[in-house]
Amino acid sequence: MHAFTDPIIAVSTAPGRGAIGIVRISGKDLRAFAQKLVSKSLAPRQAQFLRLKDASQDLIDEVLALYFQGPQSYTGEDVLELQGHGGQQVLQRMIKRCFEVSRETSLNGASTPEAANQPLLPHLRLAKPGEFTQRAYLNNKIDLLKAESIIDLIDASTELAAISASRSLSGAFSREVERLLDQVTKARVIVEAQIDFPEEEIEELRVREQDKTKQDIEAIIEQAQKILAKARQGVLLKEGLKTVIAGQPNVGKSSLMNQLCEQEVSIVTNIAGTTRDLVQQSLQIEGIPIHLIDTAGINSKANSQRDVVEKIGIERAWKEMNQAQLILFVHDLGQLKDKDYQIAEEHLNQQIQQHLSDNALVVHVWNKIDLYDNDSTLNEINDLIQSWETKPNAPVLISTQTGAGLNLLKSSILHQLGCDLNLGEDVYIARQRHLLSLNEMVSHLSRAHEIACTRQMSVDLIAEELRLSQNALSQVTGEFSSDDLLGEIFSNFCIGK
Ligand SMILES: Nc1nc2c(ncn2[C@@H]2O[C@H](COP(=O)(O)OP(=O)(O)O)[C@@H](O)[C@H]2O)c(=O)[nH]1
Ligand SMILES: [Mg+2]
Repeated sequence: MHAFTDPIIAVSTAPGRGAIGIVRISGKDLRAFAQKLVSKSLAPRQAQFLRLKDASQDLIDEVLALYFQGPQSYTGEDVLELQGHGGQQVLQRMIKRCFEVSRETSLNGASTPEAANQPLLPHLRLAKPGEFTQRAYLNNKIDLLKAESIIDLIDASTELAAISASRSLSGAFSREVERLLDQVTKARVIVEAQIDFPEEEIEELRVREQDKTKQDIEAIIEQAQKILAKARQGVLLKEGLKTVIAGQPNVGKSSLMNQLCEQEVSIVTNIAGTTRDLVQQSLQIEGIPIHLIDTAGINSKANSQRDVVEKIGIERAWKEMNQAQLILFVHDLGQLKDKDYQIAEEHLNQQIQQHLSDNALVVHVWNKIDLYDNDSTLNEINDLIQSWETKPNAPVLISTQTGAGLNLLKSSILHQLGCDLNLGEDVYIARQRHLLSLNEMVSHLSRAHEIACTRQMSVDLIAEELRLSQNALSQVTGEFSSDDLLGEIFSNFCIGK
């Protein structure tokens, strides 16, 4: 099989009707094929208007042909783009014609007599998703970070995500990673030089080198942490945040859902148990996509009082909380002084803590502040909240009825997530795999630092940890990447990209 060298073809524009439709072909040598297909030789990088005809010389479409000679092309191979009209039948006829011509033999234009008897483009096949971009990566036109940012740019769901993806595409993320790799390389050179120090090397020199090594590693860790912070925010931008609104019945969960989404997505009534099915809606806060889920109120009353549907609703609520990254735990200020309510809240709080996934965050939201109207009661509320057994950090007081406190809630969410809005457009879009690699890098560096701090530091061990940290970081740009990883990354692309 010549999977990575076969010429490939695909429609590169989105399916459906459109003014323009593009068929794209990439291959090692397309010159003779292109000439036969369009009956003229195409000058590289010059748009040429022509009539594409089928085998019986009937017109398929009037097209604009663009020929890029490798390596000056998107994929690094020869690329031919045929821009025709955007109807699916027209584009399929263009593809069919390309396959026909690929099987023809080249009578003129072949470089050798043997070539003249060969099909023009043996093994031409339809491209798999992302295969054009995969070629670009395999031919060293782009690194893995840029390849990923191309799909992120196409998929961007908010303006900020698009801006961040284009920053990654322009190489901002790659450059920072390369700089960091450079720093590690320099540190490695110094450390590995010490491995060869003779035993009798004077003590003073050893101490000096040890200090320098420590400082170098500290500087690298600091830099890596900065990149990690931006990458974390980049992951949020790309993937958004799964957020569950939870609480007892009637505390105002559905009202909060509607307020945050600015539309009536959930039914609100004063009847406990109104919400049963999960209600889901995505919104954005300062460009961060939030995938919000309203759930059935958790009712701690005896099972017999619950109807079957409510019970299923509660089970679903727990399932979602299990996978959530953020839980907005809504409390009812109207019932704050009610003893039964307080006991149920404590119980629910403990249950939520048990159901949380590792990195999930709980923001406590106290609703119905409109029921209180002066400062002294507000102080009283704060005292009551603080007397709560499990003291919530940074409780937020809101009213879904008046809208009070909602902006504060939004900024509190971002703040607790560690989002730094000052980073603004400085963020580049990132993925979980980048975070994993960067975290792995930092843990090897920390280990190296630990060793460097011991009195009898082992230069060999430091050298090894630095090597491992460099390997971890190299995975980000794709220098060390398994075929499985590549397959997974590119399969998420659309066909024709
Ligand atoms: N006074 C007041 N009532 C509210 C507020 N938010 C919700 N409610 C009322 O509380 C009841 C339950 O609201 P709902 O959103 O359905 O609560 P859920 O069961 O937690 O989803 C309804 O009667 C709402 O009108 C608020 O901020 N202030
Ligand atoms: Mg509800």
